[in-house]
Amino acid sequence: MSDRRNILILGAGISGQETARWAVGQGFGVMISDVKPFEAWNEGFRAWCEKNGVEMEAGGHSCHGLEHFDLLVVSPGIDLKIDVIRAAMALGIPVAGELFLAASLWQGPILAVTGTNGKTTTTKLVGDILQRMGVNHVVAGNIGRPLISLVNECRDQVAVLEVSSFQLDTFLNEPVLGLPMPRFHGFAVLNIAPDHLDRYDGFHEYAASKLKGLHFLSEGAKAVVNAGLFASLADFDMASTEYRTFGLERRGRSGAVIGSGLIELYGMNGVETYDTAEWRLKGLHNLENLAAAILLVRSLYEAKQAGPGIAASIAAFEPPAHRLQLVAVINGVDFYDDSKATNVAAVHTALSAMDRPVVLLAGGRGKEEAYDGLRDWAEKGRIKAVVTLGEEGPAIARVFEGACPVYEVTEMTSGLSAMEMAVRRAMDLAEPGDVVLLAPACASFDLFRSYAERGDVFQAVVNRFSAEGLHHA
Ligand code: UMA
Repeated sequence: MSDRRNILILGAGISGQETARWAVGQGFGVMISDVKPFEAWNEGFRAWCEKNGVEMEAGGHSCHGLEHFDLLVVSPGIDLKIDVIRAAMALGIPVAGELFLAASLWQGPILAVTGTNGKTTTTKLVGDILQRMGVNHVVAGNIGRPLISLVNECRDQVAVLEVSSFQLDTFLNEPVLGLPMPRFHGFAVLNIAPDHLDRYDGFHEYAASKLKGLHFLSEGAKAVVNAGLFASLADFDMASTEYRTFGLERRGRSGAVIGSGLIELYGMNGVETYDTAEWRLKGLHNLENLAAAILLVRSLYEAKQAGPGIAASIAAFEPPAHRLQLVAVINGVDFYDDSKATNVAAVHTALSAMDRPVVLLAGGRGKEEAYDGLRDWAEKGRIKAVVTLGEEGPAIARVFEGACPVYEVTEMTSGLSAMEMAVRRAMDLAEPGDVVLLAPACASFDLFRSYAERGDVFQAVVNRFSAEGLHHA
């Protein structure tokens, strides 16, 4: 490679591809490497690489020639403990994520959302409020749109970011490529519950990763934190951060408190109240998401500017797909798709939002979580039956043994067939007035490409059975 600066990108998924496009546009020498064989790469992207002189490496990451690179940009799905990353670090080459790089390049204000559950809903809500206020903004990050793809054209706008712990892991303490450090004008931590324990050495490491974003607040900015996390923040050396909290009770000097039919902001130039009577999303967790979104918007805009947009959003915001989404009502049974409930905490949250007996559909690829706590719901009669599917099916079934009827779907080759069997069995088990809830507590990759595909398949099966009148069987 020549004298120009060189970037090695690990992972040719969407964040790697967009990083490559940006880097080529800036005149960097670019190599992109992926463990997948060439045939599995996006064809259009491969052709683009060939045309633009981007070197490609498929089938693994070699450590050869690493010293020629000025920066490694690593995709969020890649474990930071792999050899090539260790080797780069040993050579003193910075290893950053796409989001860190893009946020370093961003010039407008950044509002960021993290947490184990509720990130996408809250991020979309912030975007929705800004839209209604007429503010130019982009919504990006873990939500599925790499920020770097927007840097050239929109970098002066407000960026609303969904940020995962994987992305925060690749936020560095030092700048890269001579850029300024990234700064968040608002950073919300919605909740922290065990998840991704297959990637972290225990819960504390995972929680510390989520809270890392607080170190990147801009001067004078306040963190937005769930009141329930307040007490544990001391364990994470966060004493110097200033907070606004949200929850059922007031904590600290300012924040949002959720009341009956309203959310009240306090400690921010008097009291400010938002009527939530028209809010359509189910559950306390969604009111928390709303409170966090309001506080984030209010960290950039005064009540006078933000108020009408917030009120309009409360009345009109539609929940994103696969998050406690009501799919159909068949013979008095509500069918809910909560395919995004990919960890145990999300299942507890979904169950808390239900006031009727639940037939639970759960299972998928495990993330080293314990399912034991879910048994209580069956013992209390809130779960009336469980249908399991996927790799973790047997482990989940064991937890419920003796507490309620359990049916295991053992089909492991076709996601569609497994879902058909599971839904058919759930229809048999449910009676009018019950809820059938897909809340898997697991990732989807054993039988499906993504949680979204799993939810789509569930919805298609429910709707087809409904149309075919199978529920009368
Ligand atoms: N790969 C390697 N080497 C490895 C491991 C993987 O080369 O050791 C390759 C894979 O073969 C694949 C590529 O890396 O080709 C995939 O990279 P990636 O998994 O990081 O996926 P991207 O397509 O770049 O998508 C990422 C996020 N993915 C993950 O965090 C796993 C997307 O979040 C995000 O939307 C996108 O960047 C844009 O920012 C998805 C996600 O599942 C939705 N997030 C997790 C979650 O929400 O729970 C954190």
